[in-house]
Amino acid sequence: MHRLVAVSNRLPLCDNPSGGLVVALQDALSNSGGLWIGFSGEQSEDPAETLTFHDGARFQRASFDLSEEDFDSYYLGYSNSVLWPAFHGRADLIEIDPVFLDGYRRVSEKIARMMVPHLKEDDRIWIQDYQLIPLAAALRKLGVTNRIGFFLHIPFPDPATCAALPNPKEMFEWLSQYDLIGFQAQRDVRNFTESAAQLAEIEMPGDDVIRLCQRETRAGAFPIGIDAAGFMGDARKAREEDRMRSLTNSKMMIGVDRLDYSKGIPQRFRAFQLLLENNPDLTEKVMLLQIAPPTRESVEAYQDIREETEHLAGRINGQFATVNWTPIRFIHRPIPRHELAGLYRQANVGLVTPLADGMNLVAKEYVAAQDVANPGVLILSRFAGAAETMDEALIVNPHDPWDMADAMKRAINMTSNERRRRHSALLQNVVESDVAWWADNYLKKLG
Ligand code: GDG
Repeated sequence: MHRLVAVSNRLPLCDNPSGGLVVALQDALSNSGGLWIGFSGEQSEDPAETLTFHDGARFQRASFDLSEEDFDSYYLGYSNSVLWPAFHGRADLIEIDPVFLDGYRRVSEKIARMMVPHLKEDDRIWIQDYQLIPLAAALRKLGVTNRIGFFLHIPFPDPATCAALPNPKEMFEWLSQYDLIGFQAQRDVRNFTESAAQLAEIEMPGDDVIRLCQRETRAGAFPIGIDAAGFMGDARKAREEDRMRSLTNSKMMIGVDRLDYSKGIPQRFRAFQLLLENNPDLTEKVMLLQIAPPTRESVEAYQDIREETEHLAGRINGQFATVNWTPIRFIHRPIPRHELAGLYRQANVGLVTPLADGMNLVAKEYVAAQDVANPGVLILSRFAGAAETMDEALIVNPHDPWDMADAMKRAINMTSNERRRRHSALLQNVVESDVAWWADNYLKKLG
């Protein structure tokens, strides 16, 4: 068996880490005596170019520190002020700065230098996500010939948006150095091949084999799943006292998103506003619980979305609230996973309405957490990768508040037969295509 070496931006460092990727990689890493490499989260002045090994997991873990300059240019800069907006179709938010691109290249080169002394000839290397796209190219430059795979957790942009990057051709050259390029959805594979055809060089001799920038590689869709069994267990165990108590007479809709402009939270709030405006009988009968822990707060676009969302929630509450009822409850901090599972289960409607999203795990978690005898209804954006496999949800256009308000009304009034029918099909998919299935599928193909 080949040892698996996984590399991601952040290394999960606590001894009992939960979270999808950890669950996904845990078995493959433990069974192969594997190694997981990632950033420690620590910034120091002039960090040594060596990996620090950590005990406490069923596989080896090794971290590296970054200087403030590297972190700012690689992570806040190129990764989250260029690639994240571009890959989510927001070319208007891209901040191009040559310092960012230098830092982005430099960090992959540093990681490659730190990795090489620890690699074995027949290791399989699996690199995760947009922060590390140049890593295979950097490893190849140092003579690494192992099979190297890449998985992109976020969408791949269409040719016009891809052309807004400062270095589209280089992006495809970096990608060409992988042996398998995994995407979340067929939509991404299409965007990738169309963008490569327009902006670089690609031939497609057949099946999933491609020649990209003169190197043979493969690309395909590998939709990520969740730890379905774990989530179902958490939701069943959710204690009464973890649930919201003030809700006995009203229906509850829930949204759970990192506070990010790609998640469509203001659009969701506006649709809710429209629902209340057009249905006065829903006064005191329905509320929206939005959990939105902040991320990347030093990037300006994230400060803007926070302000916009808070302002909008305040305005809508001011417009409709009564002494007994606040229509939107907006929680701007993370809440523990077991509480989240209980709230999903309690919510009559799950609102997953991103403007662009690689997959969206919340859609799958909401389905897994439901009581099969009395399940809630999932409202899902057509722009989430999840929409390709979850068509029994109410699929909406998140740019259209009328469409979303209609879906909210339909969900609130849906008969229990229809809810059960839709939920059972969705649940089957979430359970069968869970995160272990995803990792297994990908690694078989890479191997
Ligand atoms: C990227 C891609 C792709 C959120 N708030 C709390 C909390 N969460 C958890 C959710 C879920 C996760 O965070 C968010 O996952 P998503 O998939 O929705 O979105 P991204 O963070 O943007 O992830 C995405 C994913 O990678 C995997 O490939 O699906 O498209 O953008 O698990 O439950 N968890 C807790 N408290 C919170 O307040 N405990």
